[in-house]
Amino acid sequence: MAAEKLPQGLGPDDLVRFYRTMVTARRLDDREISLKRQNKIFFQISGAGHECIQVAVAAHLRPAYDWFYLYYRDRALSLALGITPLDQLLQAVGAADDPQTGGRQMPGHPTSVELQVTSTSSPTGTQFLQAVGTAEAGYRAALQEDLRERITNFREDEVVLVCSGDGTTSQGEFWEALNTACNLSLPVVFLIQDNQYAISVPVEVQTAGGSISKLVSGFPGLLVEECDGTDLLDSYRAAGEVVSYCRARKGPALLHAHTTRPYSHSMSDDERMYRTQAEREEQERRDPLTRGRALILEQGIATAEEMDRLEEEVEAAVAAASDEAARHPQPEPETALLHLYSESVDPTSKEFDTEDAPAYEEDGKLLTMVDLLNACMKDEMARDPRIVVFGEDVADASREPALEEVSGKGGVFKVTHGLQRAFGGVRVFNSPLAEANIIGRAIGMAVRGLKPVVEIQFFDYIWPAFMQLRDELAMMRYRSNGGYSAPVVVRVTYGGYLKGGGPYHSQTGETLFLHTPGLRVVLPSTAEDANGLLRTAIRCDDPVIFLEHKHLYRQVYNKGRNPGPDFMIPFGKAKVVREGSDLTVVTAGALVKRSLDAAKLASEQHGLEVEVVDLRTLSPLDMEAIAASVKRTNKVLIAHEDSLSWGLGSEIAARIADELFPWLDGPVRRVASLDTWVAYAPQLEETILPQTADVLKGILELAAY
Ligand SMILES: Cc1ncc(C[n+]2csc(CCOP(=O)(O)OP(=O)(O)O)c2C)c(N)n1
Ligand SMILES: [Mg+2]
Repeated sequence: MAAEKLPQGLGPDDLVRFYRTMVTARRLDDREISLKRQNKIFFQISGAGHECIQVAVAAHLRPAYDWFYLYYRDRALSLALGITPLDQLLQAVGAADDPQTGGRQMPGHPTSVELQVTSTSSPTGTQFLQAVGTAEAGYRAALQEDLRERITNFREDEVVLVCSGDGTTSQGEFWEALNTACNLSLPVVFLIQDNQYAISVPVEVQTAGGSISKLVSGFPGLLVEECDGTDLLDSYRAAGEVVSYCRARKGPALLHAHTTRPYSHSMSDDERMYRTQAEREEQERRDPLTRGRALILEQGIATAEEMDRLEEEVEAAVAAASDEAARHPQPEPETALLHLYSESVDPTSKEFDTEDAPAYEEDGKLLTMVDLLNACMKDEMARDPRIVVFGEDVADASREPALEEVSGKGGVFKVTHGLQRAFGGVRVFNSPLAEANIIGRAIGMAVRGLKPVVEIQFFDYIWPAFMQLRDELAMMRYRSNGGYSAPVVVRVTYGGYLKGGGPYHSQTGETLFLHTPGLRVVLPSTAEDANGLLRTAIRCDDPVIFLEHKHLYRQVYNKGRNPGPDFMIPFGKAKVVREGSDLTVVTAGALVKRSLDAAKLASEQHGLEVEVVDLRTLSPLDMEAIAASVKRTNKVLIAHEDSLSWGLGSEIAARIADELFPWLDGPVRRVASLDTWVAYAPQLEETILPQTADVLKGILELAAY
């Protein structure tokens, strides 16, 4: 008997196709569970109970056209988009040939460059702001023609899908993402797959009132739909509504789909410990596979025997894929460090070294670090239309007509002043006061080809973004086996010596970023170095934490001339800023000037000739320059602003001890801040931060050794 009156032009074949994908997903889960029990794979998380809503949503979307931010339960969705059972099992066995992540990520982390499935990670909720950023890249390209061919696959009616579970909506980034998606009216479909639990925590504990769709009902322009995510027809209807709303550029949409979770949270969890028998029986009745099969039989689309045969075919195909996956070896040990950084663009190379050929204007006047950072951004924005600049207060004036009357803000330190006026509000704009929002969106833009150069207003307030910086930005290339990258430049004002900066406007703490593989960390001490290093940061293909010392922004002693639009200093190239033969001071940032002053005193008062090495880049570290100097002087002091213990100095000292021991005529000494916060009262501040006198004391003690 033929199907009768399926909604929205759904044909009988569609339902069978949906069902086949759903069964494939479930059989893959079953297969992986058995492989995990045999220790042939090392982790398993299932998509069981979520299959129906996922195939329904996928049916309205287009791989390699729309963009996808998935989560670990999206097995059926991945299948429907084109990530095959073999692809999924290769990830499970950790194969070198795993086309998604090359054995770097656990199973359940769908990734495909070809299909525009971006790199899935494990932190719950980091995907939302990135999805907004990816949609925003399209939004900005729609407003500015020269961006269209520069971002990946611009489509006038593209949609971005982002998925999560119910519990994950408790993360603040979910709300930040909704705020920006609504504010810019971005075509993002938020698919919330509500299985009522986040591990063992039920939805009413997570969500005020127990319903996420009710809770978000006040967001302007947000279409909110709710559906039974275990019912194919209701899921297909609701998915169609939200996708067409976004395609028609009416705004973002949230689809709240009620699912089940019959296999507990993961293989490490047993839901019988916290769910009643009655609740589990109810869940069983709503199983999407049972319901899907019943629908097809009811509709007379296939007979029970035909359905049995389909299920057997799926079972056999999954078994064959599993046998095939088992034949693929894990990655070679030598590949462990691949894809931490770009393999094709090397910012430590000669190509990034034009330091010896500055193009100064004749009689060029001396400019501050703020001036030369600003000049670099102006030059680079003119050269590369992909650059967008955003952050808190970085625009000249968000209310653009005001610019006829006012000079413009351009950052609380004025480093971005005039950029909006020069390049327009599509490329230079204010973010909400939310640091994760800045970094998350930047990542989403960067994965599709924009070049965000964003500002974090104060290092002290970077921490809401730390999850995005460490677990997302730094790892993007590595975890996707080189498939995706996010070469964002994060400019951060940093440091103390402000006389009254206090504990929340004086912070250093770069050690946390140095300890994050995948990031480059730069700390210039002069205006010209800042110009050349920022240019390298922008033109390279790695994420960069660019530390701008507030105290050095407008000093007279570190002013320089504009070295021109092609002036670049490569990363990992330290500079000997004073030569000497008695002792080496290795330093950076605000300690460069203090070390130079101390060296001068040591010479004048004590006849000691001290060499001072300005690192300029903290990661990568120019160990060669350190070694060359230590081999000449045989004594070394490391001077840095961050607190003494567990920091940059500890690492450099350890490396010197390890690599240069035969050349040392004394202990490796450190001068740094006390192991505390920078207090407000100037007398305390002065004691806490390392001063010239401290560096001189360190020099004299070491020289006497
Ligand atoms: C930021 C973060 N915190 C905690 C975890 C551990 N964790 C993984 S999944 C999960 C529950 C997620 O629940 P929900 O969003 O409802 O999705 P579901 O697993 O139910 O599909 C938790 C707490 C994590 N991965 N990331
Ligand atoms: Mg859940």
